Amino acid sequence: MRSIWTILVFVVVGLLIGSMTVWAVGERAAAPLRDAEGRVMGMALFVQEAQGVRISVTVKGLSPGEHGIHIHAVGKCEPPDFLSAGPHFNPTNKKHGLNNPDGPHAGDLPNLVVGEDGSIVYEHITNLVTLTPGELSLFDEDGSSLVIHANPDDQITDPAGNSGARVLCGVITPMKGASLRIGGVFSALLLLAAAALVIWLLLFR
Ligand SMILES: [Cu+2]
Ligand SMILES: [Zn+2]
Repeated sequence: MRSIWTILVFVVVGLLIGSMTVWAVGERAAAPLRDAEGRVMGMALFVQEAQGVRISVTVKGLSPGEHGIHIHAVGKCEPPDFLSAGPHFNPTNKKHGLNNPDGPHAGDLPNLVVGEDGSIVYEHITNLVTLTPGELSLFDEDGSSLVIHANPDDQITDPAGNSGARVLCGVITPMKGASLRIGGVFSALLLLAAAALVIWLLLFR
């Protein structure tokens, strides 16, 4: 009889640790970046961390130099002009630009820099948006998208920093979000089950 309980405790603790590991990964999202012809030219990854959302971008085919890059308010990328993505994500009703005293929009980001050989390394953490629910969540009713522009963003001119045409656009889509949330609930339930089991073992045996 005792060995059955020992096995059960091991199984519950094992499941608990397993599900909490999944839980700890947190919220993640991705945006495949498409050009006006609908070809995927790059990928943006979003990870919710303690300090904010880490955004990493890999992309090919952009001209060397600086390009404006923003989170736009609507999760809709209709080629060729991507105007469907709407204005910059701006739930706090600010003006445009990281250098604007009345700014910035929550969706404003530092320019993406493309090297002479076309290579880019772009990583930025912003605490102006979240992947988790709330006022600053990118997953509001109409979603959000990531847009890369033809020209640099001057970071002050309202509403879009004179960054020119929208050349790449990607709808920001949760990655394994559902299963991660289930993981959270699952581990909470397992925690309760384990606590009940321990209490039962202590009190009634
Ligand atoms: Cu933009
Ligand atoms: Zn802006």
